[in-house]
Amino acid sequence: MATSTKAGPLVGVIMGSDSDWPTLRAAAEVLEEFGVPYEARVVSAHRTPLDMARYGRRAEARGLRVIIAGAGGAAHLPGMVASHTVLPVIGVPVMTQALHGLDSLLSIVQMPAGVPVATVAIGNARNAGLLAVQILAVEDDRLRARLHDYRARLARESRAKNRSLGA
Ligand code: RP5
Repeated sequence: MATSTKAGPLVGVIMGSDSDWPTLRAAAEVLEEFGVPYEARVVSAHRTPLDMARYGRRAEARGLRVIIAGAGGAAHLPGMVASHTVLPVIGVPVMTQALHGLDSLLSIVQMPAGVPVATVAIGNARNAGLLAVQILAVEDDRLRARLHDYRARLARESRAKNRSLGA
């Protein structure tokens, strides 16, 4: 787990436990692909609630622009961080053994009106990274151009699968 760059981080990738990192790493990898500076931290809603509140409250002033928050089970981290900041928070439900991540998903997605969390599919931290890039790209032409290239590559790869089927 690391901080990606010399420039200050624009995206905070936080998780309830280091056991979430194998999932959240996919978000960090996307941010690296797109050259977006980020930081990765363990910030637990239950084990270090005061640290979590401080992280959320200071995020904007520290220059962060998006927070990706992943947790599993009683996954309160994304929603609780969202309650401490007006930055967009993207929640990643981490797959669990007992309930296969349905517990994480429901804990993250069912936010009360007024405090949204943009929730991706169970375990899909790659989409969280991409959504963070898309949010930043609203005000960044270079990033938007990279996203167009990325989507064009996805389309090419998808069409190539037809060729391998003999279509
Ligand atoms: C949650 O509890 C974490 O987000 C993690 O998904 C889960 C288990 O944490 P560990 O017991 O592996 O530290 O708070």
